Amino acid sequence: MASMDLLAQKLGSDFDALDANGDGFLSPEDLTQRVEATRIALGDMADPSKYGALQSATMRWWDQMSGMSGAVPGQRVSREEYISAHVEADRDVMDAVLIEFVDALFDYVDLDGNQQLTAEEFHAFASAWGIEDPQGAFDALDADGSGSLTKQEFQGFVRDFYTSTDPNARGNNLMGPM
Ligand SMILES: [Ca+2]
Ligand SMILES: [Ca+2]
Repeated sequence: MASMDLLAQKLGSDFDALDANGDGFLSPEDLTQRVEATRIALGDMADPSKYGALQSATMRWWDQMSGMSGAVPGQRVSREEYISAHVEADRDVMDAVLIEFVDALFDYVDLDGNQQLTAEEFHAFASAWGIEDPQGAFDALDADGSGSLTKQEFQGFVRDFYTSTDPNARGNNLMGPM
């Protein structure tokens, strides 16, 4: 079914971006590395008091996702398992931890705390999370050309990216223009 192919394609590209050490498996270390890279990308500009929330929300998402993936508990997750974790997931449960995670990420990257990401703030996030064409992704997401993405828009993009089988969903472009 073509629409499931789209979802698998998005999740596969997400997996490849998240697999920081490129060994073909996701492990907590890959995510720790992305979180750490976010801290380094933002440097002194970020609010250090939000870092702990980002770390714990990331690990809660990891625990939930890896628990649903069929991988041995506590073990690394293969590309195939990552895709099936999302496709087979209990949407409500997955949604809750995923949104908690991206909210924490959004809050950390939203340097001026105005609940909107500028292209510059988005770029810092993108460089840390393995997005190859951050400007292309930003332009595709910022369809109204306002120059920023609100927190609510960002949550919608994440839901689109991880669940939508609609080829025209804007959030499909979260990890780079499709
Ligand atoms: Ca890895
Ligand atoms: Ca902002």
